[in-house]
Amino acid sequence: MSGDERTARDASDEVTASDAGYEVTASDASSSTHASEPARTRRRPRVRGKARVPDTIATPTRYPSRLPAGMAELFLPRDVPVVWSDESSRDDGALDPAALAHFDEHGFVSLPSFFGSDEVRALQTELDAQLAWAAAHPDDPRLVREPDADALRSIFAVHQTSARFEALSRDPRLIAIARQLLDDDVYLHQTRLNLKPGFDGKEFWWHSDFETWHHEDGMPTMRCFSCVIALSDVTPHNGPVLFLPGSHRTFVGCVGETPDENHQTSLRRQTIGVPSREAITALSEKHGLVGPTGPAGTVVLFDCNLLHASNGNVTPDPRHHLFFVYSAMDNRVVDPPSGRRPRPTYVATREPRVLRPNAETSLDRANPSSHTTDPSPRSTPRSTPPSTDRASRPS
Ligand SMILES: O=C(O)CCC(=O)C(=O)O
Repeated sequence: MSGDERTARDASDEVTASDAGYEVTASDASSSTHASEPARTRRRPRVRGKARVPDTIATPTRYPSRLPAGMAELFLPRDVPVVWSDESSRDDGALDPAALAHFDEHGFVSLPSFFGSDEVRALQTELDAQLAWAAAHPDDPRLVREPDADALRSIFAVHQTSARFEALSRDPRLIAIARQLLDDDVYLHQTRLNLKPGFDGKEFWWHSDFETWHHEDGMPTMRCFSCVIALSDVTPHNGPVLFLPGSHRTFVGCVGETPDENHQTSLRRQTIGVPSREAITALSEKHGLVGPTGPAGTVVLFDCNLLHASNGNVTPDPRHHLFFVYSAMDNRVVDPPSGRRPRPTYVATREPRVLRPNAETSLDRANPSSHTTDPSPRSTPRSTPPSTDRASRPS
């Protein structure tokens, strides 16, 4: 077994940071409850790779990553809570104790048919409106294409492009969940539609969102989660999001430095900030692998540090997801540790606003497909319009 393999195997025993040259002390790793209580990550002589501070890390961080070639991958135990609210107040919250316990232990929870059939129809109508809007604005930078084709992969900042989705992000049910999990006022770090049209939808490689949000956006800590709303039926076959349950308790510091303007390629196909195959193998051997499914209207919540991926969709049936990424106001972004320019604000907001719940149910709003007047942030010339006909196929 090679040295690298040993490091990855050790990941399944949770704490191997010291092997890789960093150490989180026991007191640091155990009970810190707030982002403002920094856990000290000490450097110490390395046993593998070159012993030098990575040039890519300009600001000290508890979560080193984007390490130069030659350094070993890091496995750091989580040093902050998963569910931030106090245990004593959990019984009267939005999620019941069983759902909270599942989220805490596995890093995700699935809420089948969270939205009813009328609500789902309204959301699917809005999805179609968004696809029509995208077809009419092929140069909008918020549109992300598949890696090897012109098909639409994602629409970012849908809280800007869709009044209905913006209102939905403030649905009282979702805000109550977000406040319960994060124990703070919350803001939207990012929103997007991830489209997986039948036959054409491509895979997403294994990654932790927090790794990227910390290193490219400057998100301080793991006080953030994704709310995934299924806009089509999700089956075992059409590309459900796959999770390594429990992996949210290990931060994997990845090898590979960040190129300039990385988001321009990483949103199409991520190759930087991804754990090694050995790490994924070890973590999946330890934790298993799950891919929650459910009818359109199902909601899956998952922690920002949970390792996840999804397969390409070779079936005729679409798999479309709406993502709202909620973060605690106390966790608002700062300068990224790399010292590089952060990603554009349509990918990660830099001016968080506290989300106030809608007084009325967002899905009852009239004029569902109206767009906000938010102008395109920046235009990148494109020559070919997107292919959206399969994408708009109803599920
Ligand atoms: O939509 C998917 O299948 C996975 C999405 C994902 O991993 C991401 O956007 O970070």
